[in-house]
Amino acid sequence: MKKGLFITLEGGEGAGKSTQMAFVQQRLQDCLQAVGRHLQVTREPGGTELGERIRELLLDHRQAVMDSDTELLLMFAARAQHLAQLIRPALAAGDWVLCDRFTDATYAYQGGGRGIAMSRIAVLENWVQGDLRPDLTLLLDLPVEVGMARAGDRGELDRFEREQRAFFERVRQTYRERAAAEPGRYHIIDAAQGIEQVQAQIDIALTPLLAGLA
Ligand code: Z5A
Repeated sequence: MKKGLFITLEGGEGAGKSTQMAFVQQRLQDCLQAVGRHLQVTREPGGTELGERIRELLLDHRQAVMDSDTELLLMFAARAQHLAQLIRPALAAGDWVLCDRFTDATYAYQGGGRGIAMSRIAVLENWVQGDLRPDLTLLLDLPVEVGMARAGDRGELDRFEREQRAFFERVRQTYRERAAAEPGRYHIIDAAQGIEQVQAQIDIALTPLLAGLA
């Protein structure tokens, strides 16, 4: 039975997720510690030893011929392990879980990006997760060209980062459609702004949750 809170961070290429994960983690940890509660920080694909091995396969740019269905099933294989080993036990213990990407990324990348039918993804979502969904999803949203310019400064690109602009436009569009369909769960952050302005928006999104702790 779920007692903790499940928060996810999502965004397209170069949105600044890694940069902002540290900020969200610090903000949550400070408040949770004050009331004697714990935060688990994790990521997808990955989060467990097995999941991290699956992640290596998924991101390895030498796996250029990976079939889209294989990619989708590996995402959910890693997720099933993550839920069983980390997320569900943590939530059941009353911990909060902060996860860098979750199933919204599957809809955006495998659905929007690769073109797999959303209904097929929904079947896997229901199978693997049951009724478990994030309580809050922070979507770092920015124009694709801005994100690609930021990410372009990175070293060797992984299998996803090698995709073309049209792929990332579909990813962004899918995220935005999902956010519009579920405004109660999603909070859209304008990630094109400077780091401090992005943090200020995140703060506003977290405030109602943190107020509930007092
Ligand atoms: N994937 C999938 O396909 N299906 C799924 O179900 C799941 C995942 C779960 C790995 O994810 C890949 O898995 C991902 C989707 C796929 N592929 N892609 N692309 P990941 O989350 O590990 O990888 P990532 O998307 O590359 O995230 P990242 O490492 O957090 O990168 P980022 O969002 O680009 O963030 P960043 O490194 O913090 O920022 C990039 C640069 O911009 C950096 O130099 C920063 O200093 C700079 N930056 C950040 N914020 C700002 C602002 N506000 N202004 C100016 N500059 C900034």
